[in-house]
Amino acid sequence: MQRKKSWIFWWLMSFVSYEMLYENWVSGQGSCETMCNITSNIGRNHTECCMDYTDKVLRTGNRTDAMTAIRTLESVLERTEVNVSMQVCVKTFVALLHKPNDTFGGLKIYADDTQVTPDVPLLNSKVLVQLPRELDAGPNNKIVFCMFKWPKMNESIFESPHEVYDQRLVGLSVQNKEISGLQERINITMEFTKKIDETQKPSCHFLNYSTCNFSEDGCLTHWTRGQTNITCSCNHLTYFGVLIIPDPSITKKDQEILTHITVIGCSISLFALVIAILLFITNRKLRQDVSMKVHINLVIALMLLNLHFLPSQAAAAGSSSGLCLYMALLLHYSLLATFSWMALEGFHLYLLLVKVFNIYVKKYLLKLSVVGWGVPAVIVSVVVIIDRKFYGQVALETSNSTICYITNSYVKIWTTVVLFSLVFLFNVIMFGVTIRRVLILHHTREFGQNNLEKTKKDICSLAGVMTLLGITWGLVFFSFGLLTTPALYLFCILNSLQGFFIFLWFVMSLIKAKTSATKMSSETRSTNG
Ligand SMILES: *[C@@H]1O[C@H](CO)[C@@H](O)[C@H](O)[C@H]1NC(C)=O
Ligand SMILES: *[C@@H]1O[C@H](CO)[C@@H](O)[C@H](O)[C@H]1NC(C)=O
Ligand SMILES: *[C@@H]1O[C@H](CO)[C@@H](O)[C@H](O)[C@H]1NC(C)=O
Ligand SMILES: *[C@@H]1O[C@H](CO)[C@@H](O)[C@H](O)[C@H]1NC(C)=O
Ligand SMILES: *[C@@H]1O[C@H](CO)[C@@H](O)[C@H](O)[C@H]1NC(C)=O
Ligand SMILES: *[C@@H]1O[C@H](CO)[C@@H](O)[C@H](O)[C@H]1NC(C)=O
Ligand SMILES: *[C@@H]1O[C@H](CO)[C@@H](O)[C@H](O)[C@H]1NC(C)=O
Ligand SMILES: *[C@@H]1O[C@H](CO)[C@@H](O)[C@H](O)[C@H]1NC(C)=O
Ligand SMILES: *[C@@H]1O[C@H](CO)[C@@H](O)[C@H](O)[C@H]1NC(C)=O
Ligand SMILES: *[C@@H]1O[C@H](CO)[C@@H](O)[C@H](O)[C@H]1NC(C)=O
Ligand SMILES: CC(=O)N[C@H]1CO[C@H](CO)[C@@H](O)[C@@H]1O
Repeated sequence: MQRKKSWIFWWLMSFVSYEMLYENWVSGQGSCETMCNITSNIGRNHTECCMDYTDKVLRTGNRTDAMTAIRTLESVLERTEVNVSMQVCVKTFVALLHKPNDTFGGLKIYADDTQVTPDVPLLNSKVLVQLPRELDAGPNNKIVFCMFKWPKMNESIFESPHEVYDQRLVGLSVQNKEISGLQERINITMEFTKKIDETQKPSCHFLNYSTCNFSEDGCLTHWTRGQTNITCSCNHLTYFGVLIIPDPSITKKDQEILTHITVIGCSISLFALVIAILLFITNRKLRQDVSMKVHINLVIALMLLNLHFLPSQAAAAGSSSGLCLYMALLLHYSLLATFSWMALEGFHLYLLLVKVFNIYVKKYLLKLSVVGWGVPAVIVSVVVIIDRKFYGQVALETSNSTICYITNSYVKIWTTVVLFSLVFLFNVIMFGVTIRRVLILHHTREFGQNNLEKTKKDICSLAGVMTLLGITWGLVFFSFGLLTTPALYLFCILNSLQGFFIFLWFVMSLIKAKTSATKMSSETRSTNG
């Protein structure tokens, strides 16, 4: 018993002391200088301790702490004792301290994630820094190179509105010298392998210590699309990073056109969907068809989607947060309902093919409706119960506007992208089954009369099935990340017109039903007569 108590006490103590240390480390009160017991003479161990501390701050601190830690680390590196050249690597930090001899003729620094060398190329260097002769550094001016990556989960620690490539910063400084306004620029060449779409481009920025912001002033970016490295040419020394910013030359015009296409397409879609619903209500034949009943649910879901997507920007611009919450919630719900009904279309198609037009499932439509409308409602309710703030204003990344939608990226990914991927996979399989079926039918009636006519009809049907199953939405996957402009247009047009296509499908089925009915009656008449 006694033993157990002391064990718990020990555990508590270690926990508390760890917490206290941790608090101290992160609160910024203890800078690395006090935490690592640095006085004046700084050896390698102090520097390593300071790097370790800065690494912790980048993991757990806020922007102010991070900026302070980085500046302190820079000054510690400048004061670290070194004879000629020294490399210090701790965790994600890679630093080089270099004392030039009398005649400074420029310097090249090669680095990757674990090592750094002056003048000697590394096998696979990720970063190459070229310092000009103009720095004029001597034995009293230590050149400091420091590169680090911070963890992905704290991607936005510098509160930059744009993504910093690779969460990587490269710092340069010269002890006892303030370097700015260089005639010959310093060049920092980095490996750049990220695939970015045409609406974005990389841009070299530096961290301005006095504003704690990233800024472009004095830096030139040398990069062309498809190139696997990027060179930043700057006329002063600090920490540099590559930011992924929107490319205004592409975005502005194309975004405008895309917005117009979407608005026009959605409006046409909405109109066609309303007509389709009217057709369904007024036509008894349509209402009796089970497949049509399934389609009409998809039509309603799509109509809701268009209805809430069209005014979403206007709602976001308005001041009412209640309205925005409603719009976001309904937009999410109708999107999910569209997905679920697309999946049910696939399922229905499967039943049709397997059971060949005879579906004997008790209360078939009721069951489908419970899934089709209920599952999205459950998902949306769970999200809104967990946190209402998951819905609200969201800035559109590529264009200069906000809409009312899901604000949390995890919620967005799991409840839309992942769900859609599942639906898409399911429907692609169903589509494959359909094609197989059509091919088999085709084969068996190969000696039939009007092959060309039949093929044409089959292609039309397949295209119709494709829109019903929402396969066109999958374009987004084919052009993932690298959404080339033509694909973006095609995606925009096809999807905004999905409602219209479904309307056409409705009309065609109606015509088909009518002609077969007249044929049948004339046939019966001719046999009777
Ligand atoms: C950052 O965190 C420290 C404590 O860790 C706090 O004192 C400081 O006010 C915070 N700064 C900002 C801008 O939140
Ligand atoms: C700091 O170092 C000095 C000597 O190097 C030592 O006497 C002192 O106890 C150290 N302080 C802490 C807090 O470790
Ligand atoms: C640096 O730390 C190592 C262990 O981490 C130790 O063996 C070495 O004596 C330390 N050197 C100095 C100068 O404190
Ligand atoms: C620098 O050189 C001196 C004398 O050659 C040597 O004692 C010392 O350890 C060296 N320091 C480092 C950091 O290499
Ligand atoms: C200065 O360094 C260069 C190479 O870095 C070397 O070739 C040269 O001999 C050095 N000069 C002196 C005076 O040490
Ligand atoms: C950096 O590149 C520019 C051309 O882009 C060149 O003029 C300059 O000399 C280079 N600087 C160094 C230090 O090589
Ligand atoms: C950093 O920002 C301040 C304030 O905007 C500005 O005066 C200063 O020149 C900037 N620093 C650099 C290196 O551009
Ligand atoms: C720094 O950036 C933030 C947002 O990124 C902005 O609100 C602030 O005005 C900027 N500060 C300066 C001095 O530019
Ligand atoms: C950067 O890429 C270009 C072309 O892709 C190549 O010519 C150049 O040598 C590369 N530069 C470095 C430093 O790797
Ligand atoms: C973004 O929109 C706001 C207001 O709608 C406008 O003031 C600003 O100039 C726009 N920015 C760009 C880059 O188009
Ligand atoms: C600025 C920032 O996002 N800091 C976060 C870094 O990660 C830790 C742990 O996940 C969070 O507690 C911080 O808030």
